[in-house]
Amino acid sequence: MPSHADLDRQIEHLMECKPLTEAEVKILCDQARAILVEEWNVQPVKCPVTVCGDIHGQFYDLIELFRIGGNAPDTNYLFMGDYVDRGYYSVETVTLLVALKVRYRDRITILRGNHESRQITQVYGFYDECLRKYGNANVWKYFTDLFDYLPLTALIESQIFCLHGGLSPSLDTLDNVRALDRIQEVPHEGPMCDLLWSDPDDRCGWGISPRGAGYTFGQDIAAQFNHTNGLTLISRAHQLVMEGYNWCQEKNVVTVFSAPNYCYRCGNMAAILEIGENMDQNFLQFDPAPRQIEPDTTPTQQSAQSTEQRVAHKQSTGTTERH
Ligand SMILES: [Mn+2]
Repeated sequence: MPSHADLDRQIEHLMECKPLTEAEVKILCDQARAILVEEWNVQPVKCPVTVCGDIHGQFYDLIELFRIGGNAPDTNYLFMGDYVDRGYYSVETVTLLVALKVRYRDRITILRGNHESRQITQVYGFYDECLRKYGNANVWKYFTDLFDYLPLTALIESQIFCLHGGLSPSLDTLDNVRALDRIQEVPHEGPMCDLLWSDPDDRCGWGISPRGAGYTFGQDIAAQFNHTNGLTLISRAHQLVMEGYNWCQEKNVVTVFSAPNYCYRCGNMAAILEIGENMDQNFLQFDPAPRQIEPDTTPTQQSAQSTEQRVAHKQSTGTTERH
């Protein structure tokens, strides 16, 4: 088994956006599975912790996230899924997060998103990226087999319920969530699917989701769920929000999205949510990292210019706004 020193070296390597070897990934995923199988569908998490939304393979923006929020393990992190697909660096992104989980299991929590799925990753990029970077699908198989073990939700200090998508008409209580058999591919329907796919909505009650999976749920549903389970807040990701975070449903629900300029073209800010020692809440917003667009290209005049604009923006408004 690799020692802490081996893992530390791998993490250092990964922080430079260099992938591990196929053999190293296999060992890492075996170790991670042994840790995740011991975790719960509703994984308890203590404060202080910093809650993050979608990353989607935007590796340099994840490094920016750590620069803004603090490095692991100095900062405790809870990631709410969607590490892979869309961006150019799903392999490096998910490998780094899993390596941090193995190295610091009590300081980082990684939940499952709807993209942590065999079927979805074959459509949206992770599968192709594994083939391109390793020449075969083994690494894709190691990771997607591991994804079956990721916890579905987390619960911060018995108060803040964190998950990727949202609520399910089949799940009234946290005990209902705890009773699910999660060690499987994300089903096309049913309660486990809903937790990873659902979205809050302005309309009351349950609605048909335009995504074709999960449901929309109204403020009445979220308020009832929070009341029934003694919760103060549902924290979730899954939806692009232009400011990086968005309160809705009379502050029963908050969306956190941590992929700035999503897909390298949406123009959105990213955010993370710091939950402090006394459960105080503080959002940190951030812009894309300076290095962007095509992998392995030297900086062009255009990217140099966007860096300047970013610095100017930082000076005028403050990149890291506190609210
Ligand atoms: Mn999602």
